[in-house]
Amino acid sequence: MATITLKVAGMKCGGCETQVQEAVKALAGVNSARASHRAGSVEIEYDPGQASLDAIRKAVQDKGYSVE
Ligand SMILES: [Cu+2]
Repeated sequence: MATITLKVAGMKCGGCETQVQEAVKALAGVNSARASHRAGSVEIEYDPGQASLDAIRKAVQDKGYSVE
């Protein structure tokens, strides 16, 4: 397992956090995701052999948020 923190712009409330978390957790190989709109980030624990960083970024972007 690896842990990364991605900077995510556009989250404004707990609902946004949930959307980002659910989108990321839906990917195979993602163990957990914890988003914070205050910090503007999401901390993700994942298996790099199963989930790619590109796929994680895309899942967040598909929800309408931008990833640094
Ligand atoms: Cu929101």
